[in-house]
Amino acid sequence: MSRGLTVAGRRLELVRGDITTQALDAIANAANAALRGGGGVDGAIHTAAGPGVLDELRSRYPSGTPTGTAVATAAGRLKARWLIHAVGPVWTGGTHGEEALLAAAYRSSLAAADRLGARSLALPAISLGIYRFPLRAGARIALDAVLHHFGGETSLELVRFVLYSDETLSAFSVALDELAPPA
Ligand code: AR6
Repeated sequence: MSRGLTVAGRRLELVRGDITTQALDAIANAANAALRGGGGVDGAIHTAAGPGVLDELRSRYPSGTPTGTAVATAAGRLKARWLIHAVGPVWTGGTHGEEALLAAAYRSSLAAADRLGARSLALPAISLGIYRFPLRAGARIALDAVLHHFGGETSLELVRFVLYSDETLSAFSVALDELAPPA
């Protein structure tokens, strides 16, 4: 199952898969604020990309990066030019600005892709795993950020959400139907 939508000549896609196999200009990672690797998609990306990515993060971002922001590195052995390490919030009940921070993490990723001149970007479901952000709300925030970004100036022609489970893909698909009902 996969889904897509074209907005102002730009393509938004939802697919199920492993983001480390994507051959797009940039791949985003769901990192932590220390930028020192971890589990989930972060662990998979570092394992597939090789140790050079962690070396670059250590030397260029010794203090990490705050929640809601993103930084870029080379992509090591991945079939992409750049990695964009985005830091989403840990869900702690919804009263600590989690929704705004998740939107900011996506906005920062999209802005970083534009600064690099990327034409295509793969995004994971930031915060929807170990950080326990609620699935439906998180999917809606993710899609809303991309659709909003497509309404402005951007180098991006394709943004592909690469979702690891049927449940996550289905939540994104429902959210896309709500935000942009099929014709
Ligand atoms: N490809 C695509 N999506 C994946 C992959 C993959 N290879 N592996 C997991 N996912 P998570 P978070 C999905 O936990 O919630 C790390 O330790 C996963 O099923 O990776 O933002 C970091 O270092 C889920 O839908 O990220 C941080 O400490 C989504 O990716 C913390 O976890 C995000 O789940 C970040 O937690």
